[in-house]
Amino acid sequence: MDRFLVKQALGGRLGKGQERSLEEEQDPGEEAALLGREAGGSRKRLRRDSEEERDPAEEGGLRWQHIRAEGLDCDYTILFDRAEAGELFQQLEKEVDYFTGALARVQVFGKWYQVPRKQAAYGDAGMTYSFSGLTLSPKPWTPVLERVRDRVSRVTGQTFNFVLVNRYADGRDHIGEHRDDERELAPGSPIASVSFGACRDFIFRHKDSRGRSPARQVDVVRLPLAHGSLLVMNPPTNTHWYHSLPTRKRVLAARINLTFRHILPPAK
Ligand SMILES: O=C(O)CCC(=O)C(=O)O
Repeated sequence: MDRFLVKQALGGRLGKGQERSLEEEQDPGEEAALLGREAGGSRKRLRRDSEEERDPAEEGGLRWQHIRAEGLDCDYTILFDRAEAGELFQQLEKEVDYFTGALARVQVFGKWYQVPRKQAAYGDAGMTYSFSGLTLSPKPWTPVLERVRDRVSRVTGQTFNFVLVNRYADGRDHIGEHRDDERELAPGSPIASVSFGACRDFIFRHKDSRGRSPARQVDVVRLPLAHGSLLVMNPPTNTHWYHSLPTRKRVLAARINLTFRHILPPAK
C-alpha cells in the first residue's frame, strides 16, 4: 500500500500543507466522470435490464450501479438504510480501537507525519498485513465488524478475512492517492468498501494520467460515497487506477470507512 509515497509522485517532495492544497486545487479542474452522470447512464441501463432481461442484483432488494471505465470495474449500492447505518455508525464509534503512537504516524523521506485520519485493522487470527511500511497483526473481529462483514459477504458472494478501518473526523482528514495492490491480497479478490457518516468524494485517477506531465489524459471518476453505501472494487481496478479521498473543507461531520479484503496467510 503506497498511499503516502504516491503523494511524492504527484507533486514532488510535498509537505503536509502542500499535499492538502494540491488535492484541493485539483478538484475544480477535474473533468470528472461524475457518478451523477454515470449513474444516469447506469440507472437507464438497470431500467432497460429490468424490462428486457431482469437484473439479478435487484432481486436481493438492492439497486446496483455498475461503474465502468478503461480497466475500472466497480459496483455501488446502498447496503444499509439510514436507520441501520446510523446504528452501525454508533456501534463502530464504541467498538473500534484506533492505532496510536508510532502506528498512527508515517515516515516520508525520513520525516515523521501524523496520519491525517485514524486507522485500525481487524481480522482473522494469524493474518499479517503490511501498510505504510508497517507489518501488523489485526485485532480480533468485533460484533459490529462481523455484522457488516457478513452482510457484505451475503450480497457479494465473497469471503473477507481482514478489514482496515479509516475514521475521518471531518473534511480536513483525508487519504492520498494510492492503489490497494498489496502482495497479501488474494489474487482476483475484490475489495469491498462500506461507508458510514458524512458523504465524501472518492476519486479514481488512471495510472497513466497522474503527475504534472501525464502520459495521456484519462477522465477521473468521482463517486460521492453515501452513508450506508457499499462500493465493490473488482479486479483489475486496483492495477490501473489510484484512488483517494481528498480534503473537503465544507464537510464538518465524521465518516467511518471499512475496506474488507481477502488476504493470504503469511508465507511460512
Ligand atoms: O475511506 C475511504 O473511502 C478510502 C479508504 C481506502 O482508500 C483504503 O482503505 O485503502
